[in-house]
Order: sequence, then structure tokens, then C-alpha cells
Amino acid sequence: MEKLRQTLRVRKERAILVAAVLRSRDGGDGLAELTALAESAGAVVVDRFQQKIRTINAGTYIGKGKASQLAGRARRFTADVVIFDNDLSPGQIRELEEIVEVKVLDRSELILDIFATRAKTRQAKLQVELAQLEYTYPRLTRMWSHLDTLAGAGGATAAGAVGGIGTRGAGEQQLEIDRRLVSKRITELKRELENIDRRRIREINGRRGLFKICLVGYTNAGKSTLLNTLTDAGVPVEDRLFATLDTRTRKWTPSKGTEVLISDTVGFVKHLPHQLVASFKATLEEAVNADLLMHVVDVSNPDALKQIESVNNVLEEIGCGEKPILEVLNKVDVVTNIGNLETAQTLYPDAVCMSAKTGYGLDDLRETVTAKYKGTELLLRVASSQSNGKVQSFLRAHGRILNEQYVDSTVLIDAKLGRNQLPELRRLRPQAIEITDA
Ligand SMILES: Nc1nc2c(ncn2[C@@H]2O[C@H](COP(=O)(O)OP(=O)(O)OP(=O)(O)O)[C@@H](O)[C@H]2O)c(=O)[nH]1
Ligand SMILES: [Mg+2]
Repeated sequence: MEKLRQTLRVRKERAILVAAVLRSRDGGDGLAELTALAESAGAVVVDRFQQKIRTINAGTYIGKGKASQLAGRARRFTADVVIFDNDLSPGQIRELEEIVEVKVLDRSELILDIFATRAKTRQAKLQVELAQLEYTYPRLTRMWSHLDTLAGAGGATAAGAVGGIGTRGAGEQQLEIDRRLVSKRITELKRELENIDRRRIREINGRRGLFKICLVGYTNAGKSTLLNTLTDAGVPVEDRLFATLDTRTRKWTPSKGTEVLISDTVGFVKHLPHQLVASFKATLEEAVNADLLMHVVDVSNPDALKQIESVNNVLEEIGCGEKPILEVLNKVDVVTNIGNLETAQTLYPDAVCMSAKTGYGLDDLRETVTAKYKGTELLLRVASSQSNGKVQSFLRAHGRILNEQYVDSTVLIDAKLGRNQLPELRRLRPQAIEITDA
């Protein structure tokens, strides 16, 4: 049976999708997302199988009877692979494969596979390889042939090091060697990623002082499209899941005198494998360092509200729970069910409704971001030497001058200015700044 799982890839394979939902829980959201995931991985979905189950069967998850039904369908549809929406234990996968007689994958393995095919930069490749090894490692008791796949995905990897994979059959002893090699490779990968990370932190520190916005959101919500609309980033946009794995940062000028940095990130998905979140921490660091998160929501998706929740969960997990967030309700041009839109607007009254594709709502977005950038408006009295023209021109450009009074060689200016712009004003060295309201 080992041979079934020699490759975990699902490209072009004929797949049957399975979702088992506990009877005690209501609904579940069907197989729409798993279908999108499978198709994004390149599989051809030939059948779908949804099952309400009373309890999770320790051996086969869905129970032996249902597994036999599944076997029948696998034969009928000449399927190559069965993909579960649920996360399965290695033991469950083994038992299921024995019954259905085709390869069985779980949701996390599918997501890891998509990430492996999408990874382009060195960092992304290393991150994916690490996640795959960490997911696989505990499963090694039964499937060290899986290492084969990892070699294909990540380049010269653990399997490359194993070398004599043809010497299989040595059983436990071989397993011990594999384990040691895997854990050595994991250490190597972590070290290499730390180096890249240090470089990245230097890069991020270099941008200190600039206002940073990070686009976050469910995969396929339109983050890259929005970045392209706002800047000339030219980020590839695709109607498939996880099109973007790398961050890209561009300058954006939402309004005159306001310049910010805006970054695109990897998309989120519900039940993102924990190992992936962990190894993409560096990429998600962009979000941790942002001054403002722009949460892009595909409000035309029937599951939009659940997706918002999943994204908020991941944000919490990476330590961004307390960051200022601006919800961007995207794709309003194709909303058919107004209910989601209305609920989202009620939940997030400050949200901006827009279409990154048609440009609808862009002005609103610019205005909202500018206001966030400037912060709460303060009433100030600024004293400055008449020879220091910079203070006046700064206040004219970024705030609103209400009154000017000349006393000897000093100008007293009453002006409104955003709280976040105070540091910049201070750098121009006026004689005194008094905040006259709080
Ligand atoms: N109708 C419509 N389609 C949009 C809009 N914004 C994005 N799309 C489409 O949605 C799909 C996904 O867009 P992307 O920008 O790649 O989404 P993403 O959030 O970057 O996705 P990942 O990188 O996979 O996380 C593409 O087919 C876009 O053309 C919009 O406002 N309206
Ligand atoms: Mg993208």
C-alpha cells in the first residue's frame, strides 16, 4: 500500500472530494472551498462525497461502511486520489487507503502541495519545505517514501540526502536514519531561514519612519489586484488559490503629501496548516510590522463572513490581534447576495466598499487611509522663528492653518494637524508646540 503515496501531488489527477461533518455540528460549508483548492492544485474533480457522521471513527474517520461506499465510487470514477476536507491521522490514512485502494490525502497535505508548486523565491521554497518536513516528520513511522516527493518539491532536500532510497525495506533501521536526516534538514532549513529573516528585519528597519500598510485577507480576495490598482506593482493576479506566496512592497500616495508603503502577502485560508503558519512567520512579519492592516474581503463570496473570521484567527495567531485594521469589502461589482455585504457593513461600519477591478470606491479608500495615516486631528499652537519657513509650509501642506500671528521675529500659528504627523513637525524644530486640545 506504501506505493499509493509515493507522490502526494495531485496535478492532473482524478480526484474524489470527501467532507465528513459531525451530525452535532450544523451544516459545514459544503465542498466549494475544497473544490477550489483541488483545482488550484491541478486536479480534476470527478466526484464529491459529503457525509454526516455521528462520531469520528478512530480507524477510518468516516467509518468502515462509508469507506467501502467510497471504494465503489473510486472504482466507478476511475479516481487516482481521494482528498478529505478533514485532517486525518497517519493511521486513518493507512486504513482508508487499504479500503478504497487509491491514494488518500488530507486537506493540509493538499494545501502544502499547492504551496510547493507556487513557491518561487528561495525563501518561499525553504518555508514550504520546512512546513512539509514538519508535517511529515511525525508521520514517518509509515511513510518515509514521502521523502521522494519532498525532493521534487524543494530541490536538494532530505530525500537527496537520504540518497539510497532504493535501499528501502531495511525497516526500522532505515526509519531511524531517515528521522535523523529529516531532523538535521529541519535544523539546516531553520538556520537558513533565520539568515534570510535577519536580512529582512534590516530591510524593515530601513523603512522605519514610513507609514506601513499590509494587505491581508483570505486567498483570492483580491489583495494583489488592489496592490496593482493602487501602484504599478505588476503583481501576477490569478483566479486560483494562493497565487501569491511572496511579499511585495510598493510606495503609494493616497493623497497629496501622504506617502505610505504598502505590501502584499500570502493569502489565508481556514484551517491553514499550523506548520505553514509557523514557517511563513517571516513573510507574515510584514503584517506584524505594519502600522495599518488592510483586510481585503471578497464580499461576493457566499462564505465571506466565515472567511473574515478565519483571517482574524490567523492574525491573532501571528500576534496581530491588536493592530488597527481597515476592512476593505472588495468585489462589490459582482455581489449578487446583498445579505453578506449588509452584515459586513454592520459589523464594520468604517469598512470601505470597493472594486479593485473597476476602481469603484477608490476615492473613499484614499480618503480613509489618509485619515488613518494622519491620526486624530489635534488643535495646535506652534511658535516658530519667521526665518524658519519650513514649519509654515509643512502645516500648510499637511494640516489646516486657522490663524497666524506675528510677534517680533516669531510666528504663532494655530493649526489643525493629525497626531501621527507631530513627529515630522518636531523634526522641523519649531520653537514650541502646544497642543491646545486633546
Ligand atoms: N469582479 C471582481 N474580481 C476581482 C476584484 N478584485 C480581484 N478580482 C479577481 O479575483 C481573483 C483573485 O485576485 P488576486 O488579486 O489574485 O487575489 P489575492 O487576494 O491576491 O489572492 P492570493 O494571492 O491567492 O491570496 C482574480 O481573478 C481577480 O481578477 C474585483 O474587485 N471584482
Ligand atoms: Mg495575491
